Amino acid sequence: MTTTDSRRLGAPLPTELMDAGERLSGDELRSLQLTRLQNTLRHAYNNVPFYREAFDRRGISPQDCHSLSDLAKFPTTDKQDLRDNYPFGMFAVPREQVARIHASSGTTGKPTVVGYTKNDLDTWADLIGRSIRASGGRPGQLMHNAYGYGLFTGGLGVHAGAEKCGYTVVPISGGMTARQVQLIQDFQPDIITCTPTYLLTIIDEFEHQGINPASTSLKTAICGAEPWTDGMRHELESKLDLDAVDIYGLSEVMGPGVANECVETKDGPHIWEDHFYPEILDPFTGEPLPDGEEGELVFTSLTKEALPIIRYRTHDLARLLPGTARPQFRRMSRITGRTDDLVIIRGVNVFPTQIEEVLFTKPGLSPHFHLVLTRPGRMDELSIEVEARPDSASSGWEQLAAETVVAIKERVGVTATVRIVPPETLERSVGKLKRIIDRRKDVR
Ligand code: DLL
Repeated sequence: MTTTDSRRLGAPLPTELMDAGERLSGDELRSLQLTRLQNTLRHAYNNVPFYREAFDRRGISPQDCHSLSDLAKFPTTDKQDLRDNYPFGMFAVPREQVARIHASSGTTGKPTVVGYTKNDLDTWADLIGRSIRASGGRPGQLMHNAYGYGLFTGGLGVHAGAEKCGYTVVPISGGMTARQVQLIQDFQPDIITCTPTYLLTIIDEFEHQGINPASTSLKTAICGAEPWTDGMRHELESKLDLDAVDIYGLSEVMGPGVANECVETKDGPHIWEDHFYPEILDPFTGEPLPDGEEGELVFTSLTKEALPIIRYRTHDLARLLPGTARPQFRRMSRITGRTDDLVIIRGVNVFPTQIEEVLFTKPGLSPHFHLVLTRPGRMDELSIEVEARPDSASSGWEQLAAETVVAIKERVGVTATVRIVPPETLERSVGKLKRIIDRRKDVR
Protein backbone atom coordinates (compact mmCIF):
# COMPACT_ATOMS: atom_id res chain seq x y z
CA MET A 1 0.00 0.00 0.00
CA THR A 2 1.27 3.45 -0.79
CA THR A 3 0.79 5.93 2.03
CA THR A 4 -1.27 9.10 1.75
CA ASP A 5 1.92 11.15 1.74
CA SER A 6 3.32 9.51 -1.37
CA ARG A 7 0.05 9.89 -3.31
CA ARG A 8 -0.31 12.56 -5.93
CA LEU A 9 -3.72 14.17 -5.55
CA GLY A 10 -5.50 16.36 -8.11
CA ALA A 11 -7.34 19.63 -7.71
CA PRO A 12 -10.84 19.49 -6.15
CA LEU A 13 -13.87 20.03 -8.38
CA PRO A 14 -15.15 23.63 -8.06
CA THR A 15 -18.72 23.71 -6.70
CA GLU A 16 -20.00 25.52 -9.79
CA LEU A 17 -19.06 22.46 -11.90
CA MET A 18 -21.07 20.10 -9.69
CA ASP A 19 -24.50 18.88 -10.77
CA ALA A 20 -27.63 19.08 -8.59
CA GLY A 21 -27.10 15.60 -7.11
CA GLU A 22 -23.56 16.45 -6.02
CA ARG A 23 -24.83 19.52 -4.18
CA LEU A 24 -27.45 17.71 -2.07
CA SER A 25 -27.05 17.84 1.68
CA GLY A 26 -27.05 14.54 3.57
CA ASP A 27 -30.66 15.07 4.71
CA GLU A 28 -31.85 16.03 1.25
CA LEU A 29 -30.14 12.94 -0.15
CA ARG A 30 -31.81 10.57 2.32
CA SER A 31 -35.24 12.01 1.68
CA LEU A 32 -34.73 11.77 -2.11
CA GLN A 33 -33.49 8.20 -1.73
CA LEU A 34 -36.60 7.17 0.20
CA THR A 35 -38.99 8.64 -2.35
CA ARG A 36 -37.07 7.07 -5.20
CA LEU A 37 -36.82 3.73 -3.41
CA GLN A 38 -40.59 3.62 -2.81
CA ASN A 39 -41.21 4.43 -6.49
CA THR A 40 -38.75 1.77 -7.63
CA LEU A 41 -40.28 -0.93 -5.41
CA ARG A 42 -43.74 -0.08 -6.77
CA HIS A 43 -42.51 -0.01 -10.36
CA ALA A 44 -40.78 -3.40 -10.00
CA TYR A 45 -43.75 -4.99 -8.20
CA ASN A 46 -46.35 -3.71 -10.65
CA ASN A 47 -44.45 -4.50 -13.84
CA VAL A 48 -42.11 -7.46 -13.31
CA PRO A 49 -43.74 -10.82 -12.47
CA PHE A 50 -40.46 -12.04 -10.95
CA TYR A 51 -40.52 -9.28 -8.30
CA ARG A 52 -44.24 -9.59 -7.66
CA GLU A 53 -43.84 -13.32 -6.95
CA ALA A 54 -40.69 -12.83 -4.86
CA PHE A 55 -42.32 -10.08 -2.71
CA ASP A 56 -45.59 -12.05 -2.36
CA ARG A 57 -43.68 -15.16 -1.31
CA ARG A 58 -42.15 -13.11 1.47
CA GLY A 59 -45.47 -11.52 2.38
CA ILE A 60 -44.15 -8.03 1.75
CA SER A 61 -45.36 -5.25 -0.52
CA PRO A 62 -43.96 -1.88 -1.63
CA GLN A 63 -46.32 -0.17 0.89
CA ASP A 64 -44.28 -1.74 3.70
CA CYS A 65 -41.28 0.46 2.90
CA HIS A 66 -41.49 3.46 5.24
CA SER A 67 -37.79 4.07 5.75
CA LEU A 68 -34.51 3.22 4.02
CA SER A 69 -33.83 0.51 6.60
CA ASP A 70 -37.07 -1.27 5.57
CA LEU A 71 -35.30 -2.25 2.35
CA ALA A 72 -33.59 -5.06 4.30
CA LYS A 73 -36.97 -6.84 4.54
CA PHE A 74 -37.17 -7.27 0.76
CA PRO A 75 -35.70 -10.30 -1.04
CA THR A 76 -32.33 -10.12 -2.80
CA THR A 77 -31.77 -10.71 -6.51
CA ASP A 78 -28.93 -12.67 -8.10
CA LYS A 79 -27.43 -13.18 -11.55
CA GLN A 80 -29.28 -16.50 -11.78
CA ASP A 81 -32.61 -14.64 -11.54
CA LEU A 82 -31.69 -12.64 -14.65
CA ARG A 83 -30.63 -15.83 -16.41
CA ASP A 84 -33.88 -17.57 -15.45
CA ASN A 85 -35.79 -14.67 -17.02
CA TYR A 86 -33.62 -14.60 -20.18
CA PRO A 87 -33.77 -12.59 -22.33
CA PHE A 88 -36.26 -9.83 -21.49
CA GLY A 89 -38.29 -11.17 -18.56
CA MET A 90 -36.86 -8.69 -16.02
CA PHE A 91 -37.82 -5.63 -18.08
CA ALA A 92 -40.41 -3.39 -16.41
CA VAL A 93 -41.41 -1.60 -19.61
CA PRO A 94 -42.63 -2.94 -22.98
CA ARG A 95 -39.68 -3.97 -25.17
CA GLU A 96 -40.56 -1.18 -27.62
CA GLN A 97 -39.59 1.39 -24.97
CA VAL A 98 -36.16 -0.17 -24.51
CA ALA A 99 -33.70 1.93 -26.49
CA ARG A 100 -30.56 -0.15 -25.93
CA ILE A 101 -29.58 -3.63 -24.83
CA HIS A 102 -26.27 -4.80 -23.38
CA ALA A 103 -25.27 -8.23 -22.13
CA SER A 104 -22.53 -9.68 -20.01
CA SER A 105 -20.43 -12.37 -21.62
CA GLY A 106 -21.84 -15.65 -20.39
CA THR A 107 -18.81 -17.80 -19.69
CA THR A 108 -21.13 -20.27 -18.00
CA GLY A 109 -24.65 -20.61 -19.33
CA LYS A 110 -26.67 -17.83 -20.84
CA PRO A 111 -25.54 -14.22 -20.86
CA THR A 112 -27.20 -11.67 -18.58
CA VAL A 113 -29.27 -9.25 -20.62
CA VAL A 114 -29.85 -5.66 -19.49
CA GLY A 115 -31.91 -2.88 -21.08
CA TYR A 116 -32.24 0.91 -20.92
CA THR A 117 -35.02 3.33 -21.80
CA LYS A 118 -34.10 6.71 -23.31
CA ASN A 119 -34.33 8.22 -19.81
CA ASP A 120 -32.05 5.48 -18.43
CA LEU A 121 -29.48 6.25 -21.12
CA ASP A 122 -29.70 9.94 -20.22
CA THR A 123 -29.16 9.27 -16.52
CA TRP A 124 -26.26 6.92 -17.30
CA ALA A 125 -24.66 9.54 -19.55
CA ASP A 126 -24.98 12.19 -16.81
CA LEU A 127 -23.39 9.88 -14.26
CA ILE A 128 -20.51 9.16 -16.62
CA GLY A 129 -20.11 12.95 -16.97
CA ARG A 130 -20.06 13.23 -13.16
CA SER A 131 -17.52 10.40 -12.97
CA ILE A 132 -15.18 11.97 -15.51
CA ARG A 133 -15.30 15.33 -13.69
CA ALA A 134 -14.62 13.58 -10.37
CA SER A 135 -11.61 11.95 -12.05
CA GLY A 136 -10.22 15.37 -12.97
CA GLY A 137 -11.50 15.59 -16.57
CA ARG A 138 -13.12 18.79 -17.85
CA PRO A 139 -15.53 19.34 -20.77
CA GLY A 140 -13.66 20.22 -23.93
CA GLN A 141 -10.95 17.63 -23.36
CA LEU A 142 -10.17 14.76 -25.70
CA MET A 143 -10.81 11.22 -24.49
CA HIS A 144 -9.21 8.05 -25.85
CA ASN A 145 -11.76 5.36 -24.97
CA ALA A 146 -10.11 1.93 -25.02
CA TYR A 147 -12.88 0.02 -23.23
CA GLY A 148 -14.32 -2.67 -25.49
CA TYR A 149 -17.28 -1.64 -27.67
CA GLY A 150 -20.20 -3.97 -28.22
CA LEU A 151 -22.41 -5.79 -25.76
CA PHE A 152 -19.98 -4.96 -22.91
CA THR A 153 -21.16 -1.80 -21.14
CA GLY A 154 -17.67 -0.26 -20.86
CA GLY A 155 -17.12 1.08 -24.38
CA LEU A 156 -20.52 2.46 -25.35
CA GLY A 157 -21.43 3.48 -21.79
CA VAL A 158 -18.37 5.67 -21.32
CA HIS A 159 -18.59 6.87 -24.91
CA ALA A 160 -22.18 8.12 -24.75
CA GLY A 161 -21.66 9.86 -21.40
CA ALA A 162 -18.47 11.60 -22.50
CA GLU A 163 -20.06 12.71 -25.75
CA LYS A 164 -23.16 14.09 -24.00
CA CYS A 165 -21.09 15.93 -21.40
CA GLY A 166 -18.88 17.83 -23.82
CA TYR A 167 -15.80 15.70 -24.47
CA THR A 168 -14.32 14.74 -27.83
CA VAL A 169 -14.33 10.94 -27.89
CA VAL A 170 -12.01 8.64 -29.84
CA PRO A 171 -13.87 5.29 -29.95
CA ILE A 172 -10.79 3.11 -30.39
CA SER A 173 -12.07 0.15 -28.28
CA GLY A 174 -9.60 -2.47 -26.98
CA GLY A 175 -6.82 -4.24 -28.92
CA MET A 176 -4.51 -3.31 -31.81
CA THR A 177 -2.17 -1.79 -29.28
CA ALA A 178 0.39 -0.39 -31.74
CA ARG A 179 -2.42 1.65 -33.25
CA GLN A 180 -3.49 2.89 -29.81
CA VAL A 181 0.01 4.25 -29.29
CA GLN A 182 0.03 5.92 -32.66
CA LEU A 183 -3.32 7.64 -32.09
CA ILE A 184 -2.27 8.79 -28.61
CA GLN A 185 0.82 10.33 -30.22
CA ASP A 186 -1.13 11.91 -33.08
CA PHE A 187 -4.37 13.07 -31.38
CA GLN A 188 -2.86 14.16 -28.05
CA PRO A 189 -5.73 13.05 -25.76
CA ASP A 190 -6.06 14.33 -22.18
CA ILE A 191 -7.92 11.28 -20.85
CA ILE A 192 -7.58 7.54 -21.39
CA THR A 193 -10.22 5.03 -20.31
CA CYS A 194 -9.47 1.29 -20.16
CA THR A 195 -8.85 -1.53 -17.70
CA PRO A 196 -5.72 -1.08 -15.56
CA THR A 197 -4.14 -4.23 -17.03
CA TYR A 198 -4.76 -3.03 -20.58
CA LEU A 199 -3.08 0.26 -19.67
CA LEU A 200 -0.02 -1.81 -18.69
CA THR A 201 -0.12 -3.38 -22.16
CA ILE A 202 -0.24 0.10 -23.71
CA ILE A 203 2.72 1.23 -21.56
CA ASP A 204 4.71 -1.79 -22.81
CA GLU A 205 3.93 -0.86 -26.39
CA PHE A 206 5.17 2.70 -25.87
CA GLU A 207 8.41 1.30 -24.48
CA HIS A 208 8.79 -1.12 -27.44
CA GLN A 209 8.49 1.77 -29.81
CA GLY A 210 11.20 3.63 -27.88
CA ILE A 211 8.77 6.29 -26.66
CA ASN A 212 8.80 7.35 -23.00
CA PRO A 213 5.19 6.78 -21.81
CA ALA A 214 5.56 9.74 -19.44
CA SER A 215 6.02 12.05 -22.42
CA THR A 216 2.44 11.71 -23.73
CA SER A 217 -0.31 14.33 -23.48
CA LEU A 218 -2.37 12.12 -21.10
CA LYS A 219 -3.32 13.67 -17.76
CA THR A 220 -6.00 11.30 -16.47
CA ALA A 221 -6.60 7.55 -16.63
CA ILE A 222 -10.06 6.29 -15.63
CA CYS A 223 -9.54 2.63 -14.91
CA GLY A 224 -11.93 -0.08 -13.80
CA ALA A 225 -13.87 -3.20 -14.77
CA GLU A 226 -11.42 -5.37 -12.79
CA PRO A 227 -9.86 -5.23 -9.32
CA TRP A 228 -6.61 -3.29 -8.92
CA THR A 229 -4.48 -2.08 -6.03
CA ASP A 230 -2.70 1.09 -4.94
CA GLY A 231 0.55 -0.59 -6.05
CA MET A 232 -0.88 -0.80 -9.56
CA ARG A 233 -2.01 2.82 -9.34
CA HIS A 234 1.50 3.87 -8.43
CA GLU A 235 2.91 1.87 -11.36
CA LEU A 236 0.49 3.49 -13.86
CA GLU A 237 0.90 7.00 -12.46
CA SER A 238 4.68 6.91 -12.33
CA LYS A 239 5.11 5.32 -15.78
CA LEU A 240 2.61 7.63 -17.49
CA ASP A 241 2.92 10.75 -15.31
CA LEU A 242 -0.84 11.15 -14.86
CA ASP A 243 -3.60 10.66 -12.28
CA ALA A 244 -5.13 7.17 -12.30
CA VAL A 245 -8.57 6.90 -10.69
CA ASP A 246 -10.96 4.04 -10.10
CA ILE A 247 -14.32 3.71 -11.86
CA TYR A 248 -16.69 0.98 -10.70
CA GLY A 249 -19.89 -0.44 -12.08
CA LEU A 250 -21.65 -3.54 -13.31
CA SER A 251 -24.06 -4.21 -16.14
CA GLU A 252 -26.96 -5.40 -14.00
CA VAL A 253 -26.94 -2.16 -11.98
CA MET A 254 -26.18 0.13 -14.98
CA GLY A 255 -22.60 -0.28 -16.25
CA PRO A 256 -19.56 1.91 -15.56
CA GLY A 257 -20.26 4.98 -13.39
CA VAL A 258 -22.15 3.47 -10.43
CA ALA A 259 -19.28 4.82 -8.33
CA ASN A 260 -16.11 6.78 -9.07
CA GLU A 261 -13.10 7.92 -7.19
CA CYS A 262 -12.45 11.66 -6.71
CA VAL A 263 -9.01 12.75 -7.89
CA GLU A 264 -8.51 15.08 -4.92
CA THR A 265 -8.67 12.21 -2.41
CA LYS A 266 -8.08 8.92 -4.34
CA ASP A 267 -9.52 7.04 -1.41
CA GLY A 268 -11.97 4.64 -3.06
CA PRO A 269 -14.99 5.30 -5.29
CA HIS A 270 -17.84 7.49 -4.07
CA ILE A 271 -21.11 5.72 -4.77
CA TRP A 272 -23.55 7.92 -6.69
CA GLU A 273 -26.15 7.31 -4.00
CA ASP A 274 -28.82 9.52 -5.51
CA HIS A 275 -29.23 6.72 -8.10
CA PHE A 276 -27.99 3.54 -6.37
CA TYR A 277 -28.58 2.49 -2.78
CA PRO A 278 -25.75 0.32 -1.42
CA GLU A 279 -25.79 -2.29 1.34
CA ILE A 280 -23.18 -4.71 2.61
CA LEU A 281 -24.34 -8.24 3.40
CA ASP A 282 -22.59 -11.13 5.02
CA PRO A 283 -21.86 -13.24 1.90
CA PHE A 284 -22.72 -16.49 3.70
CA THR A 285 -25.79 -15.61 5.79
CA GLY A 286 -27.12 -12.71 3.68
CA GLU A 287 -27.56 -10.61 6.86
CA PRO A 288 -26.87 -6.85 6.60
CA LEU A 289 -23.52 -5.70 8.02
CA PRO A 290 -22.83 -2.23 9.43
CA ASP A 291 -20.82 0.35 7.48
CA GLY A 292 -17.09 -0.26 7.84
CA GLU A 293 -17.33 -4.06 7.78
CA GLU A 294 -16.26 -6.06 4.76
CA GLY A 295 -18.89 -8.10 3.00
CA GLU A 296 -20.78 -8.46 -0.27
CA LEU A 297 -21.82 -5.28 -1.98
CA VAL A 298 -25.52 -5.17 -2.83
CA PHE A 299 -27.24 -2.45 -4.87
CA THR A 300 -30.80 -1.27 -5.40
CA SER A 301 -31.39 1.06 -8.33
CA LEU A 302 -33.34 4.20 -7.45
CA THR A 303 -34.18 5.70 -10.85
CA LYS A 304 -34.03 2.94 -13.46
CA GLU A 305 -37.05 2.41 -15.70
CA ALA A 306 -36.31 -0.54 -18.00
CA LEU A 307 -34.55 -2.76 -15.46
CA PRO A 308 -35.22 -1.76 -11.88
CA ILE A 309 -32.99 -3.94 -9.73
CA ILE A 310 -33.76 -4.69 -6.10
CA ARG A 311 -30.98 -5.70 -3.69
CA TYR A 312 -28.72 -7.12 -6.41
CA ARG A 313 -25.97 -9.31 -5.01
CA THR A 314 -22.82 -8.26 -6.86
CA HIS A 315 -20.48 -10.92 -5.38
CA ASP A 316 -17.95 -8.09 -5.02
CA LEU A 317 -16.35 -7.75 -1.60
CA ALA A 318 -15.90 -4.25 -0.17
CA ARG A 319 -16.65 -2.01 2.83
CA LEU A 320 -18.85 1.09 2.96
CA LEU A 321 -17.00 4.15 4.25
CA PRO A 322 -18.05 7.73 4.99
CA GLY A 323 -17.85 10.24 2.13
CA THR A 324 -14.86 12.60 1.88
CA ALA A 325 -14.63 14.70 -1.29
CA ARG A 326 -18.44 14.37 -1.72
CA PRO A 327 -19.43 14.08 1.96
CA GLN A 328 -23.09 13.14 1.39
CA PHE A 329 -22.22 10.04 -0.68
CA ARG A 330 -20.67 7.01 0.98
CA ARG A 331 -17.51 5.56 -0.48
CA MET A 332 -16.76 1.93 -1.11
CA SER A 333 -13.33 0.57 -0.37
CA ARG A 334 -11.70 -0.61 -3.57
CA ILE A 335 -12.90 -4.11 -4.38
CA THR A 336 -10.80 -6.81 -2.71
CA GLY A 337 -12.12 -9.38 -5.16
CA ARG A 338 -15.19 -11.29 -6.22
CA THR A 339 -16.44 -14.15 -4.11
CA ASP A 340 -16.02 -16.26 -7.29
CA ASP A 341 -12.30 -15.33 -7.46
CA LEU A 342 -11.63 -16.48 -3.94
CA VAL A 343 -9.01 -19.20 -3.89
CA ILE A 344 -8.80 -21.34 -0.77
CA ILE A 345 -5.40 -22.90 -0.21
CA ARG A 346 -5.20 -25.19 2.81
CA GLY A 347 -7.95 -23.22 4.48
CA VAL A 348 -6.45 -19.80 3.77
CA ASN A 349 -8.54 -17.41 1.68
CA VAL A 350 -6.56 -15.68 -1.05
CA PHE A 351 -7.57 -13.01 -3.55
CA PRO A 352 -5.37 -12.07 -6.52
CA THR A 353 -5.28 -8.45 -5.26
CA GLN A 354 -3.51 -9.60 -2.07
CA ILE A 355 -0.80 -11.25 -4.19
CA GLU A 356 -0.62 -8.13 -6.40
CA GLU A 357 0.08 -5.98 -3.34
CA VAL A 358 3.02 -8.17 -2.33
CA LEU A 359 4.49 -8.38 -5.84
CA PHE A 360 4.56 -4.58 -6.07
CA THR A 361 6.86 -4.46 -3.03
CA LYS A 362 9.58 -6.31 -5.02
CA PRO A 363 11.32 -3.91 -7.41
CA GLY A 364 12.67 -6.74 -9.63
CA LEU A 365 9.16 -8.01 -10.42
CA SER A 366 6.90 -6.59 -13.12
CA PRO A 367 3.11 -6.16 -12.69
CA HIS A 368 2.49 -8.99 -15.18
CA PHE A 369 1.51 -12.10 -13.27
CA HIS A 370 -1.08 -14.80 -12.93
CA LEU A 371 -2.07 -17.37 -10.40
CA VAL A 372 -2.04 -21.02 -11.40
CA LEU A 373 -4.09 -23.51 -9.41
CA THR A 374 -3.28 -27.22 -9.54
CA ARG A 375 -4.29 -30.26 -7.54
CA PRO A 376 -1.40 -32.72 -7.75
CA GLY A 377 -2.76 -34.86 -4.91
CA ARG A 378 -5.74 -34.18 -2.68
CA MET A 379 -4.86 -30.58 -1.91
CA ASP A 380 -5.01 -27.47 -4.09
CA GLU A 381 -1.68 -25.77 -4.73
CA LEU A 382 -1.03 -22.22 -5.79
CA SER A 383 1.83 -21.10 -7.95
CA ILE A 384 2.46 -17.58 -9.11
CA GLU A 385 4.03 -16.94 -12.47
CA VAL A 386 5.41 -13.44 -12.64
CA GLU A 387 7.56 -11.68 -15.19
CA ALA A 388 10.83 -10.10 -14.16
CA ARG A 389 11.37 -6.42 -14.96
CA PRO A 390 13.57 -5.99 -18.05
CA ASP A 391 16.41 -4.56 -15.93
CA SER A 392 16.40 -7.44 -13.44
CA ALA A 393 19.36 -9.82 -14.03
CA SER A 394 18.30 -13.46 -14.31
CA SER A 395 21.13 -14.49 -12.00
CA GLY A 396 19.15 -12.96 -9.10
CA TRP A 397 15.77 -14.54 -9.89
CA GLU A 398 16.15 -17.60 -7.69
CA GLN A 399 16.87 -15.43 -4.66
CA LEU A 400 14.08 -13.00 -5.60
CA ALA A 401 11.58 -15.86 -5.95
CA ALA A 402 12.58 -17.22 -2.53
CA GLU A 403 12.12 -13.78 -0.94
CA THR A 404 8.72 -13.40 -2.60
CA VAL A 405 7.58 -16.78 -1.26
CA VAL A 406 8.46 -15.57 2.26
CA ALA A 407 6.73 -12.21 1.76
CA ILE A 408 3.54 -13.94 0.52
CA LYS A 409 3.61 -16.32 3.47
CA GLU A 410 4.04 -13.40 5.89
CA ARG A 411 1.51 -11.03 4.40
CA VAL A 412 -1.15 -13.33 2.94
CA GLY A 413 -0.60 -16.37 5.14
CA VAL A 414 -0.38 -18.87 2.30
CA THR A 415 2.44 -21.05 1.00
CA ALA A 416 2.79 -20.60 -2.76
CA THR A 417 5.42 -21.41 -5.34
CA VAL A 418 6.78 -18.41 -7.22
CA ARG A 419 8.14 -18.84 -10.73
CA ILE A 420 9.86 -15.84 -12.26
CA VAL A 421 9.71 -15.85 -16.04
CA PRO A 422 11.56 -13.63 -18.55
CA PRO A 423 9.97 -10.31 -19.60
CA GLU A 424 7.29 -10.52 -22.31
CA THR A 425 6.46 -14.18 -21.86
CA LEU A 426 3.03 -13.99 -20.22
CA GLU A 427 -0.09 -13.25 -22.21
CA ARG A 428 -1.11 -9.59 -22.17
CA SER A 429 -4.55 -8.22 -21.32
CA VAL A 430 -6.71 -6.45 -23.90
CA GLY A 431 -9.63 -5.84 -21.54
CA LYS A 432 -10.66 -7.62 -18.37
CA LEU A 433 -7.76 -9.85 -17.41
CA LYS A 434 -8.36 -13.37 -16.15
CA ARG A 435 -5.84 -13.59 -13.30
CA ILE A 436 -6.50 -17.18 -12.28
CA ILE A 437 -5.57 -20.13 -14.47
CA ASP A 438 -7.31 -23.16 -13.06
CA ARG A 439 -5.47 -26.35 -14.01
CA ARG A 440 -7.15 -28.44 -11.33
CA LYS A 441 -9.55 -29.99 -13.75
CA ASP A 442 -6.68 -31.11 -16.04
CA VAL A 443 -5.53 -33.53 -13.34
CA ARG A 444 -7.30 -36.88 -13.37
O1 DLL B 1 -17.20 -4.14 -15.93
C1 DLL B 1 -18.65 -2.21 -16.09
C2 DLL B 1 -17.46 -1.33 -16.14
C3 DLL B 1 -16.93 -0.99 -17.37
C4 DLL B 1 -16.93 -0.81 -14.98
C5 DLL B 1 -15.85 -0.14 -17.44
C6 DLL B 1 -15.86 0.06 -15.03
C7 DLL B 1 -15.32 0.39 -16.26
P1 DLL B 1 -19.51 -6.04 -16.00
O2 DLL B 1 -18.86 -6.56 -17.22
O3 DLL B 1 -20.93 -6.38 -15.75
O4 DLL B 1 -19.47 -4.48 -15.98
O5 DLL B 1 -18.64 -6.50 -14.77
C8 DLL B 1 -18.92 -6.09 -13.49
O6 DLL B 1 -16.58 -6.12 -12.86
O7 DLL B 1 -19.11 -6.85 -10.46
C9 DLL B 1 -16.73 -6.27 -10.52
O8 DLL B 1 -16.48 -7.63 -10.18
C10 DLL B 1 -15.84 -5.88 -11.69
N1 DLL B 1 -15.49 -4.45 -11.61
C11 DLL B 1 -16.03 -3.42 -12.28
N2 DLL B 1 -15.41 -2.26 -11.94
C12 DLL B 1 -14.48 -2.58 -10.99
C13 DLL B 1 -13.54 -1.85 -10.24
C14 DLL B 1 -18.32 -3.70 -15.99
N3 DLL B 1 -13.37 -0.55 -10.40
C15 DLL B 1 -17.89 -6.61 -12.52
N4 DLL B 1 -12.79 -2.53 -9.34
C16 DLL B 1 -18.12 -6.10 -11.12
C17 DLL B 1 -12.93 -3.86 -9.17
C18 DLL B 1 -14.55 -3.98 -10.78
N5 DLL B 1 -13.77 -4.61 -9.88
